[in-house]
Amino acid sequence: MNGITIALSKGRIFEETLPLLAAAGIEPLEDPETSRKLIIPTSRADVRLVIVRATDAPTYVQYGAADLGVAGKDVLLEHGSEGLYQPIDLRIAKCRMMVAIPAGFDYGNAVRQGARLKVASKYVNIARQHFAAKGVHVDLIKLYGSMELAPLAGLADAIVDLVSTGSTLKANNLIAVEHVMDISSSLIVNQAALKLKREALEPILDAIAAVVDR
Ligand code: PRT
Ligand code: MG
Repeated sequence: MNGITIALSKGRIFEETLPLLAAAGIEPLEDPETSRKLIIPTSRADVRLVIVRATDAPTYVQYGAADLGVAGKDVLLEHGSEGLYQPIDLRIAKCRMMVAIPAGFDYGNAVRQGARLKVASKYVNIARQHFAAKGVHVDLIKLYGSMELAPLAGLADAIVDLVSTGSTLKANNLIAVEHVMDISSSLIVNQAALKLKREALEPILDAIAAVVDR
């Protein structure tokens, strides 16, 4: 493909990337929420969007199937970002990675006692680093979704998950007890594409950087 391919996930990343693309003169010609198409043409004949799962965006860009993409720091840290440029923190899809526990569980005391905690998460690598840095012993249990259920069903003592409004934790009687890191999404760029398609890519990167900095 001679033009430019941009990998985006549906939902909040797509929604929040729209104004940034608009600044670069790129407008999708279809809405991925209602269209079943996975390749979406744009107002620019040389630019197309491919709609991917959020966790797959780095893979498409790494292999050059997409030149650009948008991915959360959670995804980049958990799945690796080898071979990717991350030139711009877009400051979108912001949230916090938190440790949360069921109300009534004395997390601080368990940690002080040196108890071995069972922690469920989709983000086992991030969680492992977090607890290792604090010297807390944990057994990590990998899940692929609905982390909030794990402590309620007796699978784990605590979870590591993303929190934005806090309403999901609240609805499940969970309390955030530790901040692991702030999360936002970054533009990711295929390294070879940046060299081979520099003329086409640079104006897009500049236009996006200019609106993000405003
Ligand atoms: O949903 P799906 O399984 O398809 O994939 P995904 O969850 O990886 O994608 P998506 O589109 O939901 O998230 C894409 C990116 O958005 C993530 O990689 C994060 O960087 C970022 N982001 C920002 C969030 C949130 N905020 C967020 N609140 N991703 C997920 N959540 C979830 C969270 O896991 C929890 O279940 O929302 C719930 C909590 O939200 P509150 O508002 O109740 O606190
Ligand atoms: Mg989701």
